[in-house]
This record gives sequence, C-alpha cells and structure tokens, in this order.
Amino acid sequence: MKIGIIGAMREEIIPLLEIFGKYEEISLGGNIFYCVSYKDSEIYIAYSKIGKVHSALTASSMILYFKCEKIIFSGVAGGLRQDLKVGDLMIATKLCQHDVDISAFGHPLGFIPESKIYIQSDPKLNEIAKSVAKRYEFDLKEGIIASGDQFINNAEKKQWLIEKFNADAVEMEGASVAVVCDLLQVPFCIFRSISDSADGQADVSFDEFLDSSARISANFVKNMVDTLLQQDNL
Ligand code: 4EH
Repeated sequence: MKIGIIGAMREEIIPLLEIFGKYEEISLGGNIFYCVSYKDSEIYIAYSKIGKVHSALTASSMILYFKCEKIIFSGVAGGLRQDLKVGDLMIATKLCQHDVDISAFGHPLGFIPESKIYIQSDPKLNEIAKSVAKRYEFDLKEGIIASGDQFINNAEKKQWLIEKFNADAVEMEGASVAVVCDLLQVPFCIFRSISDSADGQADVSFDEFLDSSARISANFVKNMVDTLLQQDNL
C-alpha cells in the first residue's frame, strides 16, 4: 500500500522522519517528499508549508503523482473547547473552511456552490484510529475542525468559529486536504494535537508547545500506520 503523511510545518514531520528512519528524497512542486520503504509498503512524508493552498498541492501531488491510496495529516491545532488541553489529540470527524464567505449572494458561510460546507473524513480510517486509541488506552478526542488562512489568537474570533461552524479546533490546512481527497476519492484522516487555545496567548503557547504536540500526533500516526498495514494484510 502507498500512504501519504502530510504536515504543514517542518516541525510537524521531523518526528515522523525520526520514527521511520531511512528515506529517499524526491522534490516536486516546492515540496520534498521523503519516501520510506516500510513493511512492504511505501510511505510518502512531506510538509506542505503553511495554509490551504500549499496543503492542497501537497495532497494532490501525493495522490496524482505518487499514487498514495490513503492520506493522513499529522500536526497541531488551536483548541476551541474548554476540555481541550495542550497535548490532547483530536481526530477530525468533518472539516470546513471558515474563511469562505460568499454570503453576498445569499450562500451560507463556508459554502461554495457545487461543494459542501463540511467534508467528512473517512469513517473506516477513523474507526482504525479509535481501535488504536482503545488498545493503548489513549484518550483520542473527536471533533469538527475549521481551517482558514489565519492564525487565530483572539477570543472574539474564537467564539465566532464556535458559533458559526460549531468547530472544536482550528488550524490552517485540514479542510483543503479534505476537499482534495474527497474530490479524488482517496480516504483521509486528520490528526491534530493541541498546541494553544486560539486566544490572546495563542502565539506564546504555540511557540512553547509546537514540538511536543507535533510529537504526540506523530507517535499516534506511527501506530495508526502499523495497524492500517496489518489490516491490509489480512
Ligand atoms: O500551519 C499553521 C501553523 C500556525 S502559523 C497552522 N498550524 C500551525 C495549526 C495551528 C493553528 N492554526 C490557526 C495551531 N494553532 C493554531 C491557531 N490558529 N491558533 C505559523 C506559526 N508559526 C510560525 C509561522 N506560522
């Protein structure tokens, strides 16, 4: 099987490269794809650079050029719910683009004609993730993730995301990966470990916890890949 694992920032994939070890580097579209041979499978790891456009290109390259059959995102996010603490890991049930606004034409926020407000992640991959969490007695959270090309660091905007999109976490790449995978019919799942609370202290918290939270997500994704490959062999 060919699996693509995407992070947005270098820090989000460094732990994955450490975990998987030896890799080959292939450059395409401003990204370096780190290709790992692992248990008779190929894993393509890349960081896209920040934002929805970059992550959409990376997901597209993984699917159309490298022929990845599953896409996993691993990274960090701002938590919007009271019970989400730094280091908690969330899997997205569905994702939306909070910065899409063509309400001038009567469309609801986040809606693009011929598309939908929320894109659902793959139920089978999410079930595997939950089985992994159960096996390791790991408290994997689930929720709605809102993506947009903005780092959210104020309480009003945070409240707006909760009210308008019922969002549980916010980041800048998940929904665009979701759109690409959905349209190209490739199963995907999105893991995000909390680095901050998207409030006035978000920037400071992010700088402090980016590495440790990225590692929590990467470690879980490693177990996810092992389980996925095991099930593929059955
Ligand atoms: O890839 C971007 C990074 C922040 S921008 C989205 N990532 C981290 C997730 C994230 C996030 N997104 C929106 C974590 N907390 C978030 C938040 N709002 N509160 C960045 C950060 N550092 C240097 C350069 N760019």
